Amino acid sequence: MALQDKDRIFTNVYGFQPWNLAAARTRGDWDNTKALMERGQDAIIEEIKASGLRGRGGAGFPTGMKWSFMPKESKDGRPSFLVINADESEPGSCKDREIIRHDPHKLIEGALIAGYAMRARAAYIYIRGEYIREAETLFAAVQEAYDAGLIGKNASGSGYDFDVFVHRGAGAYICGEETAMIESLEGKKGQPRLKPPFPAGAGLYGCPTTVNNVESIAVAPTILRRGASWFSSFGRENNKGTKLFQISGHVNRPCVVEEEMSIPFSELIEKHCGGIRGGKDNLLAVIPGGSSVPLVPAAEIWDAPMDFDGLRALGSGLGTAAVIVMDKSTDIVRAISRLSYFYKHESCGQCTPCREGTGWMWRVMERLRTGDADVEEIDMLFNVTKQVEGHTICALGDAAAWPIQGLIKHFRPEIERRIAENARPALSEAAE
Ligand code: L3W
Ligand code: SF4
Repeated sequence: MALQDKDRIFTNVYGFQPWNLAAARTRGDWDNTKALMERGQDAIIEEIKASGLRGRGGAGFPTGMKWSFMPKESKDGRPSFLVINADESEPGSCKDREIIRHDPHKLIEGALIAGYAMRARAAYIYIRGEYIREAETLFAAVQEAYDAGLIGKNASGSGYDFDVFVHRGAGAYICGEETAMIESLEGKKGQPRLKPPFPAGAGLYGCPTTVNNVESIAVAPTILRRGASWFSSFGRENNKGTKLFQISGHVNRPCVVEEEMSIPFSELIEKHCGGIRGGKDNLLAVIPGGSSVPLVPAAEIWDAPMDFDGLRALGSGLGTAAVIVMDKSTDIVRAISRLSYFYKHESCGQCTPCREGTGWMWRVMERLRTGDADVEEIDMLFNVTKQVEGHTICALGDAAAWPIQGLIKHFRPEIERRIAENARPALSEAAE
């Protein structure tokens, strides 16, 4: 079930070799890219569709299908653009950072091939502001690719002109939402737009745009070289390929590792992380896909397949595959309350259920944490999360609601215990 080294796409994810162009070429990057492009734009999109690749940024939308939404002919002379989401800000998520640090040429070559397939004139790589060293590496790698004629005019000798721009964000989580990212690239405040229209219809500067995660783009050249059937031989139906998992928290060896999609949680943890700190019985719960998805209790996650469908069946999700492991030393109510604060802090404020709801939910979570609440407030909080979920412009409202729903669903007795322990004496008792 587990991947062997020969099956891995990101062979330099730990940086044992240099990131630069010369070293990247020895790893197979930029190997006759022109020939890949000569297969033709539609053939490239069909190959990506056949591979079963689903977006690696959280939503899991089929990548080839997304590329196929882009127009084949320019309307009114409008160009098309590719935007690459490197604004990796989801708590727990740190895989795109490793790609950019150690394998930036996979991303740049992927940008050219994906951009060519969707007839884009340029790619904008939007990298989170805090990734200072990573941005330096990316700027340098892009310059190397220009100097070698791999991108720019007549990119890789293909006759196709393609530019790559690196744009640094300024520290707002919400700019990871695709339309907020587009607003930010346009020089405006990073606030999500209503969809539809989707970016494929009206995106950057009103032009057709595809926004893809770093990992989705960086795997594309290898899929084309090795073939769709190779990639889709990993994982299971609807959940294909290899995937970068990022395991943090209470394991013996936290790590980022490329593994087969659908690998059981237990195998991922035992094989790559040296097991749960204090042993399997010390596991309390896991947030399997970055902070935006609900937690899963120990007993349910242990044998679960780590993929889109397996985790959705548990009421959670794969998200970015940022696996946050919590052992029994965790104050689980405090942990979720801290996430609530994060979403309150990062709300862009333009829609009422999110702007008001995230602050409200956090304040109630804080009272549940200390036990300074009535038991009825647990249900009231749950109901408020349902009022926020699905009633906002972007997914941040859902992301703020889901962790709380997961907590209440699985750890209600713990919340009730705190309230009971903190219960003030009734007025009549106090008077005695
Ligand atoms: C054209 C249609 N395009 C959908 C496109 C759409 C987008 C993609 C997925 O949220 C998730 C969120 C976070 N015509 C289309 C269409 N599209 N229908 O498909 O769209 P959607 O709305 O399902 O998701 P989204 O708004 O992109 C992303 C979750 O990711 N997340 C956090 C991620 C954090 C990071 C990070 O830190 N780097 O990525 C974790 O779970 O909750 O559900 O492109 O345009 N008919
Ligand atoms: Fe902004 Fe929140 Fe509305 Fe998203 S849901 S647009 S973050 S206020």
